[in-house]
Amino acid sequence: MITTYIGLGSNLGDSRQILADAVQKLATLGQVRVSHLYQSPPMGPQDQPNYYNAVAELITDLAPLDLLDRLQAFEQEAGRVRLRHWGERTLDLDLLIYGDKRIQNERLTVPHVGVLERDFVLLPLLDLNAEMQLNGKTLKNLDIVKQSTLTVLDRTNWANL
Ligand code: A4P
Ligand code: MG
Repeated sequence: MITTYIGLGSNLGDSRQILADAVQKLATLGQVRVSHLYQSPPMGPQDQPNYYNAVAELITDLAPLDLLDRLQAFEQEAGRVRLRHWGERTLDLDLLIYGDKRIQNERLTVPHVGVLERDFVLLPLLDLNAEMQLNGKTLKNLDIVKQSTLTVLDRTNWANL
């Protein structure tokens, strides 16, 4: 069994429901815990709605590319549209961390690029594991974490796990 972390994002449609449904689907792949639910201003084009963001911890025996296949199927089932790079989308599921593995191939880069630069990923990761380290860095000590102004929308039970 491998401990993985999946980033969830949505800023089109009923984002809260879309993320809650996605967590339920992740729970069919293994044992799941979820972070608080956050709202964050858009990274990238500013003329798009705020995002709902969260992270799920998934303990699974799926291999990385099999897990990616499942994540992409869940994105499609959520009626995913993706209009432009870093633009609005109904559901984005990113494989952030897969145990302590480093993966680099044409379909997957793990850890996901940008984990250390995105407060909407770092804060939810810290909800799940307050002492988490990545690339030799202790996440809770990063400036971006200390300076973050993310809004917590819901702390518990938002995904009905
Ligand atoms: N891919 C490679 N590595 C991974 C991985 N670790 N996990 C490949 C998931 N997919 C991975 O994905 C394109 C390809 O990336 C996939 O086919 C897969 O093989 P995509 O989701 O279509 O696009 P992308 O590369 O994720 O680019 P995208 O979606 O434009 O950028 P990001 O980095 O996902 O950012 N602002 C806020 N506040 N909150 C957000 O969640 N998200 C984005 C999207 C922009 N701004 C945001 C947020
Ligand atoms: Mg993505």
